[in-house]
Amino acid sequence: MSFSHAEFPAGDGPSAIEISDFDTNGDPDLAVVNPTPDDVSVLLGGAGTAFSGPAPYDATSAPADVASGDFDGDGDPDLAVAGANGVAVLLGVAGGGFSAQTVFPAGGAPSAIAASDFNGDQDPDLVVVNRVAGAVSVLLGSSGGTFLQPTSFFVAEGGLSMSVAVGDFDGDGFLDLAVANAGTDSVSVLLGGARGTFSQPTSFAAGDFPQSVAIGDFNADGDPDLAVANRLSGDVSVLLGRPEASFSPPTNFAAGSTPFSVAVGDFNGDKDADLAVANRDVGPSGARDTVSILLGGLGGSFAAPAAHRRSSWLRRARRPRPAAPSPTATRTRSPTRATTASTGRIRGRPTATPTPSATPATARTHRSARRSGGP
Ligand SMILES: [Ca+2]
Ligand SMILES: [Ca+2]
Ligand SMILES: [Ca+2]
Ligand SMILES: [Ca+2]
Repeated sequence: MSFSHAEFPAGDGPSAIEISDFDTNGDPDLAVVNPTPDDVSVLLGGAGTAFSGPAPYDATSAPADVASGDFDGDGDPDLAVAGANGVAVLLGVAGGGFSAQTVFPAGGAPSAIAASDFNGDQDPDLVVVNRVAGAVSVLLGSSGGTFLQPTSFFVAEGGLSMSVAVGDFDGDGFLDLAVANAGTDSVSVLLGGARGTFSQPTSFAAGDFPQSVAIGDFNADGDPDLAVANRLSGDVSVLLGRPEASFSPPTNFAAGSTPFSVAVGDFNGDKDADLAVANRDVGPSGARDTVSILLGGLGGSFAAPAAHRRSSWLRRARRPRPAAPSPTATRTRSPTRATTASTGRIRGRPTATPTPSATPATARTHRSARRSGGP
């Protein structure tokens, strides 16, 4: 198995990415968050593997993460960007453009965001991770792409919470949350209830400084499992799901030197869920910007990673070569519809898509099970 490599400009300091079909032409498009100029850049996918743009849109202050969904129900995907001032909502218009932002309060220090319909009223809702508070804020969607005041749910004292994934861990039809806590080396599970409320958290051990969490059914038993990228231990913890929403102790698999993000997909088409891990070059330590691919095997085990070099800073600014093949994602989903994956209770992103699909190198998979339909 190998991956080809093409690059496209994406604004300044891209730090998070979301895939959707913003112009509804059937080709997956990209939205990339840029913290330095406070914007979100949209790259529209065209014929073949090319992307146009980037088209920048103002998006709150110090944007950290982006989610998409059809918040106003007009059929055009919209964007929600979590940043220092709250959540900036940009409503999509025909052709892949976006309205000016409307900012909604979302608690302090948002570090991650996901969109799903938590209360089952068909309006997409938002969950925002509040990093310093060790909490999540839930913003229930209302008419016209507006959101109600946030409700805060406790996650972990001193949690330094970084990332959230959405799935139904106990199979009761209500969406649940898994939150990676870098401060407590744990992942917290909050079970969803009616009306978009969440239980007190249950914590499970992960590795050193968990930065990102994603959901997949790695041992194919129908119970959602967790993959946690550990920034300081350079590995991925896999926690196998058990009935009643408990999880096994972590089994750790080596990744790159400083994993920042983990995504789930079936990259070699064998129907076993695989992992892609983005490893960030954090300075003169000799570490490299790479993506590690860990191919899933029997019982939720993973093969040793294959490393794929990422770009250097110089190459990042280079214009794309027209003839170059691209790591284009081969599947996206309409944010207006719930997606039923082949893995039973896991819904949303293609955690076990049988086609060889891949999200781009920096995909953030705390959104791996994000979806927008009713439970
Ligand atoms: Ca819309
Ligand atoms: Ca809702
Ligand atoms: Ca549930
Ligand atoms: Ca499982």
